[in-house]
Formats: sequence, structure tokens, C-alpha cells
Amino acid sequence: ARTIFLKDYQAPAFLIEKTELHFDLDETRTRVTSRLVLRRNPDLAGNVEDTLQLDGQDMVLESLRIDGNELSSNDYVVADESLTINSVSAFASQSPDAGFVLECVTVIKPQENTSLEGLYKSRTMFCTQCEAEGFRKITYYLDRPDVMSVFTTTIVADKDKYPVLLSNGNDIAHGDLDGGRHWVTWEDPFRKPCYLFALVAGDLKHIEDTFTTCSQRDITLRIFVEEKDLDKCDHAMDSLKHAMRWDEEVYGREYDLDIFMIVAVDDFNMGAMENKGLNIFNTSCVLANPATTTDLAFQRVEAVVAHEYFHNWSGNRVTCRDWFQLSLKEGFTVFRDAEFSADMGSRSVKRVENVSFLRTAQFAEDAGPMAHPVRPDSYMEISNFYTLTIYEKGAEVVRMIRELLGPEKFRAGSDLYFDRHDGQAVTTEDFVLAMEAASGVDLGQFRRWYTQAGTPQLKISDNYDASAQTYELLVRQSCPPTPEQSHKDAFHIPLRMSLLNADGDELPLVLSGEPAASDAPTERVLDVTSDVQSFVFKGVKSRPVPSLLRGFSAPVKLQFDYSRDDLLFIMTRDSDGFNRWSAAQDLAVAVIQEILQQHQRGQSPGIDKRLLDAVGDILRSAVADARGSGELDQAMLAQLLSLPSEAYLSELSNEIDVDGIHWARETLADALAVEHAENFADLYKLCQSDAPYSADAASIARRTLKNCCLAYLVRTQEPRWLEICYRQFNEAGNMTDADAALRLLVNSPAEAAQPLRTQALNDFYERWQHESLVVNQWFSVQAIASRPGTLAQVKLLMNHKAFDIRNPNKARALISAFCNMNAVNFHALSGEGYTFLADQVITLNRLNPQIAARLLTPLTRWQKYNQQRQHLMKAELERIQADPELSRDVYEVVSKSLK
Ligand code: DPP
Ligand code: ZN
Repeated sequence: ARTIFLKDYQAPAFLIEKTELHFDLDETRTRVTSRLVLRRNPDLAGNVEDTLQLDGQDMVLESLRIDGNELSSNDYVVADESLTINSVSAFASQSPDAGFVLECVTVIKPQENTSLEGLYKSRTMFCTQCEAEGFRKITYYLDRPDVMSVFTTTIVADKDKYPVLLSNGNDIAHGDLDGGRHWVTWEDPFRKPCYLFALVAGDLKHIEDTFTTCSQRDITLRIFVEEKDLDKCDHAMDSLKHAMRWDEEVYGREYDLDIFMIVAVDDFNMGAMENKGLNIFNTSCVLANPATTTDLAFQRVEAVVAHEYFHNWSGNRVTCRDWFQLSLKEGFTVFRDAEFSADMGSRSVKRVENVSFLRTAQFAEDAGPMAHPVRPDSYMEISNFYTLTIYEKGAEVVRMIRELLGPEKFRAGSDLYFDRHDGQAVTTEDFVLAMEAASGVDLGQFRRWYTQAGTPQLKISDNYDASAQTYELLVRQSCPPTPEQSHKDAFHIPLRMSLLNADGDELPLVLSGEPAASDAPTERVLDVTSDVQSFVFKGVKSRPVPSLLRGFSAPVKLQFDYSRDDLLFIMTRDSDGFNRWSAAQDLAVAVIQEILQQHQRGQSPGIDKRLLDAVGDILRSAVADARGSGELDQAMLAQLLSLPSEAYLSELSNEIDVDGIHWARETLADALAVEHAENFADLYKLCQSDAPYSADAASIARRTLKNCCLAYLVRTQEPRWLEICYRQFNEAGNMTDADAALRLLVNSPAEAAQPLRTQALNDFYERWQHESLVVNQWFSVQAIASRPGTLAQVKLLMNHKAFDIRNPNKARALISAFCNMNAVNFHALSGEGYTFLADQVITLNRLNPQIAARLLTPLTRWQKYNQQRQHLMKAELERIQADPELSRDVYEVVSKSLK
């Protein structure tokens, strides 16, 4: 496969001013007629290009005209992925500089399109997915984001089967035709790249609301779903209105069209898509109802609805010049949606959740064979670059810019960016330039975050000089090599920090060389810019405990030689909520690693009493608070009581001891459960509530804490707690509580759990078999059970009538869940987990290459395992590589992994 390089970027030789599309919809034979008004790009000096190469694949060309003159097959060349017209001027009625009309008729087969890119059928409806390069499966076009056009779309379809016909913009005309067909014409007044085009046709119902913008314009809001799902739209609508208000207040961004539509579809590769005025959503990211949807999914709906809405400015009004700039819109928009979620719920908890995710999954990506910079230099298949690095690390890069500029100048920078580039297709460099211009802050060295891959490490040591009353922090940074980048230059790292005295108070921070000031700040952001750098604070009267990287001010691995007592001190005394949690995690990691080492040496585990006691203190304060004032953030308490995940512990290991990590973590969790059973029981009871379900932050926090307690109580394996868990499953008035209890029953190794588990799983399926998203949960609950025999169960479920590998949500619920969230079974030394995954990748490679490539991730991490596993994993990668019909998507991941 061919590699595409950023350095080869060239502006388009032709532009498309106007795009008129006409769809005659039919399952097996859809005719697409396009009428494009093109002209030579006048911005290219000396442009005399006469060859027009359009992108297109998987379609049959019926006719082609330029300015009404029909081209014959000698006049153009059709290849697998393109249509080339050798001489435009031979047919154009005037100079191509002045413009010409290209008319093209093609036929496509939506029903056979299992890739879910382009136009396809999802259950009973037609829908589209064009980002990144799906439009070329609809018609021949200049399928690149720097070609922006005004679109008018006419859809013709059977009126009975497809009463609702949607596209971008406004419905400007519609009518009926003979033969039971009807038509609608949509016009989108905003210029856009074709990746933002959308079409939907189906028997859809909708809910409607209005939003009045800051300039008093009334916007119609509609959410379209199948009739059975009408009772699951309210939360998305509320979230949308909150997001619209928030973007006005926080970023000064007003919505532009008169209507905003969301459509829910079942078969979708991504979470959702920000098509102009017509967002298309995976049902899993839009439908929510207390009976069928967990709190986690409620929060996800809120975040994804906001994310896609925010793209209207960060992505649509200002778009990407080329796909190397993907993080321009995705990193910025993830940052925006994370801040929105923080404002809607608990800020510290949102940060903890984001950082946990980043430190496990994105750091692992940075350490693997697919590592790439936030702005990559090359790719084979762009679909493979919708990654945690582009999204999550990209968001961290924007967050760091805000750290360095401060909130006011950051806002000025974003205003300038939108103002300068409205209607343009631009680069991450344009974003940074706007931030610099508005703030006067030099981001020269900072730009390396965009071009260098890998996770930087900060090793910090300290030195207190009692006689001079100085305290030195010595900061060393480094970054491990990544594919194609062996050497890294120093990053500009914002290090937010404080110094705490023995009472936990923050000290005034005056660096040597600075004048002493009575109002010196007690928190600062240090600019770490060199490989080795010393910061000396003066006037420090006793040895402090440093609170470093507050709020996770940079996406780095921090090493500081804290004693366990220091960590306990930070856990309880730091005013930075994130750092309190982070210290608790560090302490738990240290204890688990100690248990693991004892286990590896064949010793029986000794568990540090300080950790047991600290958890006891947290529990007692939580109990007292629940009995009394109720002021504590219960979501944060639940986070503090949750041990680091196996995935995080694995990421921290040089060589992952799969079974050892599982065993050590379970040992600690079981010990905590036994030691504090009474407190967990008290807290579990105190967190019960008779109030009707609400998805507000406090209620979600209460349920999270309650189910965290129940998890520990079930660990005691006492029949009484298994009974209570089973009762919660049966009597729960909402899916959150039912799902939590079901997971515990399925995972419990206790003998007494076995009949309850069987009963619960059967009842659950019986009750929810008609709710596809709930059935997916049922699949994944079973796929992640760490008990032996799970793979056999997963294989049985692959044959269940409710399973369909063509549906990405189902593939993820069963296959992905097993391979990513069930380390002990997936990595079984028999190699059967690896063989299973490779088999599924080989099947999906033909059906849906995007999903196949994504599924492969766990096999790509083979370097992190012992020899025996490495050997087995590589053998499966090689078996996949030997498939003669490998898609570009899978080929890229496999070949880079085996390099
Ligand atoms: N739909 C994907 C997202 O919003 C790609 N743009 O992130
Ligand atoms: Zn996005």
C-alpha cells in the first residue's frame, strides 16, 4: 500500500464552487447524478492544469459530460480509486479558469456496502458516513477537506418505506411523484468539504424543541429515531440545549442554520458524526432512558452530543486543510467537550476520568508500533488515525496552551482563530499562530508537541538547604524513541505545582533571582524547557512536600521519589483534588507492585497497613458525611476507593505479568473488602435512595459510590452479600443498579454465585431481548468475566441469534470487550485468545476494514509480553498478514506491528 506524506501536500488544482446531487434511492441500485461547477484554482500561480483526477471507488459510471458535451470512454480513465479526465479544455465551452460544469451519473449498491462508509443501509434506513474518505464511494469528487463547496441535494425515494428524507441545511422544496415515490430538496448555504455531507432516508419519528440563540434567533431542534426509541431522546435533547448555551457563554459561538437535526442509526463505525446541520449518531451515543441505560452511558450521550455540536465551529466553520491536521478539529473539540462535561458535573472527577483513560490507553499507544505525533507526518489509511493520540493527547495539547496563556488570553486566541479562519480549511500551525498573536506568548518550542511522538518523562528530585532556606527542584525530561523518531528535542512542559508545609499549607513561591513579595503566589506553572533544569525556591523555612503536576498540567510520566508517608500526606492534605487522587493511585500501585514481587518470589503477601488504614479513614469520613452534612463529592470518594486498573498496571510494567497483576490486584481488593466490610456495608445502605431516577451529577455520584461498596462486599463471598446483590439486580428501578449487580454476579468466583448468575443472565436476556443496546451490554458483561472458560462462552455467544458481526456495536460488545478488558483470558498461554482474535480480524477484513483494523490493537502490543506470548501473538499477526486480500486498513496496522 502507498504511504501518503504531509510533505507532499499540494493545494488542489481545481475547486468545486457548487455541488448539486440527485439521489434516486434504491437498495440494490441507487443512481447518483451530480452536477459540479468547477474551475481552476486561481490561488495557484501559473495554474494551467488540464487533467482532472477525481476520487471514486465501488461504483459504476454511466455517463460523464462537461458543459453538456458527452465524454466517451476514450476521453477518461477509470481506475480502482479514481476517474481521470485527460483534457478538460477539450470539452469546456470556455477556459477552465472561468469555470465549467461536470455532470456525472453513477450507480452504487447501498445494500452490499458492509464497510459502513459512503451510502449504506442500516436496518430499515439509508444513511451515510463520509469522514474521512467515504464520499468517494457515493460519486466521483475531489474528496479532500480543502475543497469546499455549496451543496444542494435532492433525494427521491419510495414514500411508504422512506417517508423522511434528510440532508444538510434547509428543506427548500418537496413533492410527490408517480409510482408511490416522493422527493425533497435540501440546500446548505455554508461551504463545506464533502466529508461533512449527509443523507438519511427512513421511516423515522422525531421529537422537537427550540433553542433561542444569544441574538434571539429561534432554532428548531429535532432528534430522529425509529418509533420504538422515541422514549429515549429526552436526555440527548437536554444535552444539546445545554451545549448550545455553553458554547455561546464560554466560546462566544452561536449556531448558524435555522434547524439542527440528529439521527440515530444502529450500524455505525464511530460514535457519531458532525455533518453540517445533520449529525448522525450511533444509537449507543444518543439514546438514553433510565430503564435501559446506565449512568455511564447517560454521561457519554451528554459528552458526544456536545462534542458533535461543538464541531459546528471547531471543524465545520473552520475545517482541516488535509487529514494530517485532524487533531486541529478533534483535539480542540475533545478539549471543549471535556470542559463542558466538567461544568455540567464534577470538575475533579471529570479530570480524573480523562487522565486515567489517557494514562492507560493513550500512553500505551505512544509506547506501541502505531505511535505517531499529534500531527502525523505520514499514513497509509487515514481511518487508522482516528486515535487516542489525535483525540485525547490532542486535547491535552490544547489544554497546555491554556495553561501557558491563562484563560483570558486563551479565549482571545480562540476568538481570533475563529475570526481569522471562518470558512477556511487550515492547519494546526494556524491554530498556534492565532494563540500566539492574541496572547503575545511564544509557543515556538511548544510546537514540538505536534511533531514529536511518545510520552515524555519527567524525573524530578529535590534538595532542601536548611541553612540557606532554599528548596531546589531538579527536573530532567526525556522521551523514549518511537517509530521513525529515535531522537527527541526537549518539550516545553507546563508544570503546575505548589509546596506544602507540614500543616498542609501552601507556601509562597519565590524563585531565586526574583524579588521577595508578600503576595507571592502559592501555586505556579513552571516552564520546563530543557533536558535538565533547576528551580530554586527561596525563603523556605522547613522541608516541604512538593505537589507536582497539579491537575495533570501536561501529558507526561512523572517520577518523584515520594515516600509512602508523603503520598498519604498529599492524599489527605493537598488542596488539588486531582493530586489527592493521583497520590492515592500511586500508593495503591506501589502496594500492588510489592504484592506482585512477593508473589513472584513465592512469598505470601504482606499488605502495607498504611494503605488499609487510609482506606478505612476515607470510608469513615464518607459514612459520617452521608449521615450528616453530605458535603463530600461522592463521585470523588468512589474514585479514591477504586484501585488502579489492570490496564494501567500493565502500562506501567516493562514486561507485563498478566496473571501476576491480576492476582496481586485481586489480593489487595479482597483484603480491603474483608478489612472494611462493616464500613462498606454502612455506606452501601446510606447510599440507597427511594427518589425516582435522575441523571444529575449528585445522583450519579451516589449510585457510583453505592455500587463501588457493593463490589467490595461481594468480594467477601459471604452468601448474604451475594443475596443482596441478586436482590439489587432484581429490584433495581434503573439500569445502572441492575447492570452493576449483574456484573458482580457474573464475575464472582464464589460457589454460591453460580446459580444466581445463571438465573440473572437468563432473566436479563428475557427481559431486554428487544432492546439491542441492552443486549450488547449482556454480551459484554459475559465477555469480560475473568473466570476460566470465558472464551468458550464468548464463542457460543458469537452464534447467538442476537449477535451479528456486521454490526460494529455487537462486534465491540463481544470481541473487543473480551480482547481488551479480559487480560487473563485473552492472554491465556494456550494462545487460543490470540487465535480467536485473528480469526475475527480475518472475517471483518472483508466486511468492514475499519473495524477489523481497530480490533487488532491488542495484538499489536506483543513487545510488552514474555517470550512465549510474544511468539504466539506474532504468529497470529503473521497469519493475518498472509491473507491475500488484506484491506489497506489492516495491512497498515499489521505491517507496522511486525516491523
Ligand atoms: N465523528 C467523529 C468525531 O466527531 C469524527 N469527526 O470525532
Ligand atoms: Zn470529533
